[in-house]
Amino acid sequence: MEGSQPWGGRVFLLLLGSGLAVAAAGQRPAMALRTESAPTPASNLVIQAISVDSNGAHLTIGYPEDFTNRLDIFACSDLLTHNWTLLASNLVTTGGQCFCCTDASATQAAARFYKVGNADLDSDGDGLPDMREILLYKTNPFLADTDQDGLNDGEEIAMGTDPLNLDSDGDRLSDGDEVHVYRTDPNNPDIVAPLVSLTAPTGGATVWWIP
Ligand SMILES: [Ca+2]
Ligand SMILES: [Ca+2]
Ligand SMILES: [Ca+2]
Ligand SMILES: [Ca+2]
Repeated sequence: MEGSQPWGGRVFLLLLGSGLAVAAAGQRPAMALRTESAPTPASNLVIQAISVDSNGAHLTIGYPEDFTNRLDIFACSDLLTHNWTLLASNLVTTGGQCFCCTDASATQAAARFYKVGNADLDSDGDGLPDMREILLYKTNPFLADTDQDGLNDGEEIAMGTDPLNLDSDGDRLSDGDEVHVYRTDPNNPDIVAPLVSLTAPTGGATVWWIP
């Protein structure tokens, strides 16, 4: 697969173990490092090497000498579910041209996939790095408020609402209206405005109004 990644990261695939023909033939479990795109000047974060031992997989991450942003490393065991997790976050890149990151949960018996993202690249300014939007939250990295409910994606992740559902608790009030207009909990459909009813006094009672 060729082509640059607009969100400032690149895709790296590490295949370990029985999924490959070598392992199926009863030989030593196989390992292969593959990338989805060739290095480009705009996105040249590279997994330079991978080694595997009893402590897990060790990834050597390379980047340009003048690169100063932080990096996120993502891992996935099943590309069909596209269920990525954040293996390491906000890794500092200053002071060298590569560093090592260990995935303790990797084994030679199963496939493992990795991606590297620029943790300081937030194209839409919603507080979420582009690659986290794509892999973790499935939100639009170029649109601050993906579901258009009045709360941006970063705000929704912080308060626990669904950034892909404009009414997270299903009470027919949008998340944005609950927070900014009604001051209700967008995660709780039971919180409604109190109902106040007035009835005419009986038995000569007097009604006093307290402003
Ligand atoms: Ca963002
Ligand atoms: Ca967004
Ligand atoms: Ca929203
Ligand atoms: Ca609601």
